Amino acid sequence: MVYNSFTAHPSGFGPIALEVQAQILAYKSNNSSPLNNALIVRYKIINRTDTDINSCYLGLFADFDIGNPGDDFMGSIPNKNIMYAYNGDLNDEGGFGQNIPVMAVDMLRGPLDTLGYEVQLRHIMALENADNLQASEYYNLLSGRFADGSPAPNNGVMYAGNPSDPNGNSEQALGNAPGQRVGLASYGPFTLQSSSVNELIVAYYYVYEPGKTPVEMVQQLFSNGNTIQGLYDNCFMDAALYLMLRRPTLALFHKKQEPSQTRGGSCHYHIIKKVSRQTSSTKPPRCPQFAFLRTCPLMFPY
Ligand SMILES: [Ca+2]
Ligand SMILES: [Ca+2]
Repeated sequence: MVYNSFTAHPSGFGPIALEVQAQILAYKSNNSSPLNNALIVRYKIINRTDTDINSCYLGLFADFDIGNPGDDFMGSIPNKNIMYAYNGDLNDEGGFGQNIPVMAVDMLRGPLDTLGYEVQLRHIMALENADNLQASEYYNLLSGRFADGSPAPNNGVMYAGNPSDPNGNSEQALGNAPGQRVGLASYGPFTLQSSSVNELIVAYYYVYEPGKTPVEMVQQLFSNGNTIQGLYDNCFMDAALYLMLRRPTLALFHKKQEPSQTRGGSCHYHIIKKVSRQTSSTKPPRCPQFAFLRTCPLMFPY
């Protein structure tokens, strides 16, 4: 799926020749794996202008709508780069009733800066509405402020507490009124170089455990976040192994990969994380953003 901004946005913002190519994947894995309830989306982002875009923020909106969209809450897990939504009460009228799933958007990998470092996720905003805004209002939201430019709580990382903690920073603990919720997770500011190609890789997944409350199911999201990020960091090798045992054709494909390629050289995210842990005295890799665009061959074969 390809979309672009070669035409003006309804907000009045002019075209900036930015192209996004989205590739959507799902895995079948062993029965207990959270991968079975996940979609992985790779957004390839191409700056097709001949100028750098300075002070760029890159963000992802998520309109969660847990069944009935009028009674939801949102939360964030900043150290796992996750935003999530859960029902704000125990009855999802007209939707799921009393067994109500929770849903997460897990930002597995962000864009790269001009030195090839991964830009860190900076803000997770929880909004009631993000429709019909002006360009400057979108920019305010992306930079961790409300649409009118006023500062958002916690430097724009909202509701980062566990809702099971009665004293935590969560909508549940604060006693907010449930309602419509839209999440916005954003990176920046950074320079999006001319002709650069970046990847934003995102997992969308849910937890549905009938008999548990939404807040109880959120606890499983915390655990699944570790699992899915770990699978991504290792090129989803457990899913590949599972498929190998069931599908001889894929096993043949897999055997062609050299161990060194599948373990380290091809897993782009892993490389970046290792680099980013080095000390500042270590020379960073000089690379155009395109040079690092190599992902796991089993994950994105095209
Ligand atoms: Ca709901
Ligand atoms: Ca309700």
